[in-house]
Amino acid sequence: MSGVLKNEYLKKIFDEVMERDPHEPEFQQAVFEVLESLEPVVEKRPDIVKADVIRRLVEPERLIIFRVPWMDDAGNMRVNRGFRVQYNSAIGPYKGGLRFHPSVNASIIKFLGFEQCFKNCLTTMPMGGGKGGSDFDPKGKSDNEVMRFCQSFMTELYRHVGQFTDGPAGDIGVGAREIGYLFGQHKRITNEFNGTMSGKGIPYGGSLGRKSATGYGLCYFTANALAAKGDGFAGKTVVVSGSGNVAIYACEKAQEMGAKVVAMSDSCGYIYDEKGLDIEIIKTLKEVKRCRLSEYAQAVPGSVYTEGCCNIWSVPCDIALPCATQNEIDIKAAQLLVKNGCKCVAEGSNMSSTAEAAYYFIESGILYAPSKAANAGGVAVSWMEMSQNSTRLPLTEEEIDAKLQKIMKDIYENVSSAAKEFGLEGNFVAGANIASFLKIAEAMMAQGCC
Ligand code: NDP
Ligand code: 2IT
Repeated sequence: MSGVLKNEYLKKIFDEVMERDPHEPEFQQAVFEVLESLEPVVEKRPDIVKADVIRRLVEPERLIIFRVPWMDDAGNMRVNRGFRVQYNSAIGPYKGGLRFHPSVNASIIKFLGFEQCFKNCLTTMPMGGGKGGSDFDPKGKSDNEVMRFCQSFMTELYRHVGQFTDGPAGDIGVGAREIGYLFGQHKRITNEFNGTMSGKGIPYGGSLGRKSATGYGLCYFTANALAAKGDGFAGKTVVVSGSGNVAIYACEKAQEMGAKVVAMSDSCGYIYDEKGLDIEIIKTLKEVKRCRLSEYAQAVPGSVYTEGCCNIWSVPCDIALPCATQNEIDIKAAQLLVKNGCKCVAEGSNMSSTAEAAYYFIESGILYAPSKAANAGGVAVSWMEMSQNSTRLPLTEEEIDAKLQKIMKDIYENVSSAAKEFGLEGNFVAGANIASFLKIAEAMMAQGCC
């Protein structure tokens, strides 16, 4: 952790978190960042301190951990661990994705759930925050194995979720295939066809804009922030990390807005082409064939594949869009990006930058858009999907895109004016944390001691 909390009340709360959850570094990192942003707020708002809102907010309302037994294709019994954190329901039912990745543990699920509360609030939709997942790795598994795992996972999860209680969606390792199996099992057990799950396929209630929403929303947020400086994507060189759902549609929209995306990665390495990448080839490799990105270099002469995903940040660019995973930009990568002329970092992945890297970006004065503001487009369109499932009147692609553009513009304006109001102009980390916290705090105070 970089920095020190000056406010005694906040320092005590953070010490309690450290003591209670000593083995949860990602959760501690996410909490510290928010507490630091709230220093000017607690000075101005004794009512919030009196109601002890922050001490309540750093503790999730509920953390569910469960066994997920499933049978592999060879007939062996396998066991994974499932999680759902129902973090905060002050402004609406819990809402947030599911992550299937071997690294998943309580710290990661809690940091994601904590951040989700603030992000969801920024969308202005009435959603609380939640997150879940498993240490199951879908990579290398057959479709039947993934199906059996998802069915077993939902056989336990169904009792905790519901359209008015908690709505899961996708995240790392959970895309259309997994959501389909999870939805199918939920429907079968509950005998209800409803909007509990978002990210569904189009033929069974999915939103026409959900698949592209996070990546497109990231570019809309960034375009608004650049426009305020009299700038834009046109003519810029962009590096996008990852090659999953968020990365693919961030790349597509950045290209549509006139940028040249020269590099993308997966967990093994990155591809580079100074002429710009062909996103249709990447979609086929990743969405259809589910193969490694290294195959791009075989398919496209002139492109180069380099082993090791972290080195992608050595590629010079004007704009960096990290869209892979948490803490993918460390201080060395941050320094290298800025040294090579990068003027804007906008986070598609949750908590893309380490605390040190985030401080460095803010101090360097570059445009730094933190994930909870910049990647909120995905969950915003998830809510539109739930909404169209309730009204039974699907929105058109054009309607969704127009709403998404407005939401991302409003988030930008809200975050930037909150930062200004608290004397931190241009600091979107503080702006995002303060703007969302104040609304959640009002709701928590109004609802009394709960
Ligand atoms: P996907 O599973 O579709 O893609 C993840 C991508 O990141 C893959 O290219 C993967 O490579 C790479 N990756 C995963 N883990 C690592 C790692 N430890 N090191 C390097 N690369 C890694 O996930 P999404 O695109 O859905 O999610 C990406 C990020 O965006 C996550 O941080 C997620 O929380 C966040 N996010 C997602 C939203 C959504 O709507 N899906 C909404 C908001 C945020 P490989 O295939 O080799 O594993
Ligand atoms: O981090 C996120 O915002 C997501 N993974 C999407 C959550 C959602 O409910 O759509």
